[in-house]
Amino acid sequence: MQIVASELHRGHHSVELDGGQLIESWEGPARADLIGSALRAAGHDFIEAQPIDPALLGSVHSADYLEFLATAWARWESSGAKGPGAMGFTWPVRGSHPVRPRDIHGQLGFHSSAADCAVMPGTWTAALASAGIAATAAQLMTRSGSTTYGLCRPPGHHSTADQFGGYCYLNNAAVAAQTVLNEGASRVGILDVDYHHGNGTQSIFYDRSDVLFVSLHADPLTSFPYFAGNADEKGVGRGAGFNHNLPMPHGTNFDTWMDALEVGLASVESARCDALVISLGVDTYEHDPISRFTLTTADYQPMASRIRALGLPIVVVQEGGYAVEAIGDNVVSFLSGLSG
Ligand code: SP5
Ligand code: ZN
Repeated sequence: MQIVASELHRGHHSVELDGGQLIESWEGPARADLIGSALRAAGHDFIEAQPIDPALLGSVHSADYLEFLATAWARWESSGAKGPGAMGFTWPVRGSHPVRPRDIHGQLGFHSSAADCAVMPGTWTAALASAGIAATAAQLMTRSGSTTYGLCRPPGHHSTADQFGGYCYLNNAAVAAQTVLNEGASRVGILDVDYHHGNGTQSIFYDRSDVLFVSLHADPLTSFPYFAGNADEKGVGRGAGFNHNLPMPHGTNFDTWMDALEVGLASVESARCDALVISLGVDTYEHDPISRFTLTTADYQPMASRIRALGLPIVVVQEGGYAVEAIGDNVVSFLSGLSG
């Protein structure tokens, strides 16, 4: 399989507010390095990502947000702030009518949804490269007709049109889906199998019928991102009926997970999608340090085989997965199921 990757992720390792302490994030460079070496060992072919087209990025994210992300670290430093990463400390509350603030500290709250990540010196370069990986992989898939994998880092599915959070800054899955549409598809499905609900991706396409969003994830009543991912979120306007959430409780095993997959794949089939983007998180793994499902390394292969049986062209983008000792094997297992 063609793997699209970049070295530029290494300049980004965020801090994270975890249990009230600022720690080095669970989402670190070792993740992509270990996936990369496992894929090389498994004999996959690597291709360098192309730089992302600014117009493509501007069709997924707001201009204000992109300008903010590009300049946030420099503005944070020159504000005299001493923290290791640029983070917000106050957020718009229910019932408010937020006007975008002018200074960096206000904008950090306005443009973020969570304090589990920050803007670091290398974040913009890494996030741009990650989005470029997704676009390159999607273009390669549409032009070759065969499955491709984007080794995206940082991940993207929690990023909305104008907010970072959940270790995500630019929405790589949305970039991939929009690329496939731009290449001529009428409708694209996004199947999000990460442990966490893809609230950013849902939000970007919530009122659109050209992208179907289907997500299997931990119930937001008990898991991050908490404020989206319930089963009654079905889309609005033209997007009504094109959003499908399948929340599951802590402790969910592979059998239960596969039952939910059947329901999700039925939505993909009835929407008559021309292609599929998979947001691949392997944080459903039994030993993931921040998650509570019980899937094994071996389970990722039949999971992918079942998705492959849809017969759709597929582009995979990497999302979460924090059990670094197994992350390479888990991704290799999934991709072996996609290859047949
Ligand atoms: C892309 C992705 O998988 N993002 C997930 C972001 C989750 N961030 C908040 C996690 C909070 C987990 N707290 C568990 C603490 C264990 N010590
Ligand atoms: Zn996740």
